[in-house]
Amino acid sequence: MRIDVFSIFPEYLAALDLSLIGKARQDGILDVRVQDLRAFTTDRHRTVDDTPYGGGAGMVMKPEPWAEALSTALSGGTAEGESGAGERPTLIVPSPAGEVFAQATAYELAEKQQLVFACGRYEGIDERVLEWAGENFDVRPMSLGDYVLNGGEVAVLAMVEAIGRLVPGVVGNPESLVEESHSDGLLEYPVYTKPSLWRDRPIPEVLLSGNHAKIARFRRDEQLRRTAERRPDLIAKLNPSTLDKADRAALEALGWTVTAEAVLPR
Ligand code: 6GU
Repeated sequence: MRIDVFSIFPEYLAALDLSLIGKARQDGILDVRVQDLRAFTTDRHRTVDDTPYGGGAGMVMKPEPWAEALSTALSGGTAEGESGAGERPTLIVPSPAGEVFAQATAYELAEKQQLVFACGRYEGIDERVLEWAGENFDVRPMSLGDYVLNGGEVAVLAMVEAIGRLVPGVVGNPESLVEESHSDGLLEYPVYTKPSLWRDRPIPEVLLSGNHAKIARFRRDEQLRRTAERRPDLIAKLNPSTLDKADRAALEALGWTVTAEAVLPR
């Protein structure tokens, strides 16, 4: 997968040299290209922003450097060939005004040949850049959630990690991707390691039983309990057809009603 990132603070993206993503780059699985947006300016001051038409606080990113930068992402080849073998690259524009990025988004984007990230700063990028880019890219304004960051860089680090780890070969043991939070719409169960008794705190006894069916049931009940406690919005989104008899009993005990159509608070 090819990933292009444009930012006026390319140093922010240095973390992509580290850990799993850095290893995947070394191994040639991820082709990550970070570029300084100011390299695409033509004036002496390397200007990337200007005042907003219509007035108001802050500055807006000028369209010209963005057009030059994004045009370079349309050439240079991908693993699939020089022209990217036909698939339009996806242009992700981090913004608190975007669609919320979720695990399902990460799975969807992990299938793409090329992702391009346009990091905005200030009040954002001139809207015409997004319209113009729509001629050559699938444009996706994306938010991490309902809070405001100063720019897109931190959001890009989060999204590239969430997407990159789903690309085949990036995570050594793909089994570890199966049982994790959000993969089945529930939060992960709690985990424990040695010693079995630590500062007067034992681990749940069932984990020492060797009874794998009982352990699986315990973990599933813990997932349901935690999710009901911390993220009731996720419980309300569960599809009843994915719930077995024991799941239904656990949810009833947690104050939910499971009908054929939905899971509802009682
Ligand atoms: Cl993707 N960008 C910015 N600037 N702020 C955010 C965000 C993104 N997601 C949440 N807040």
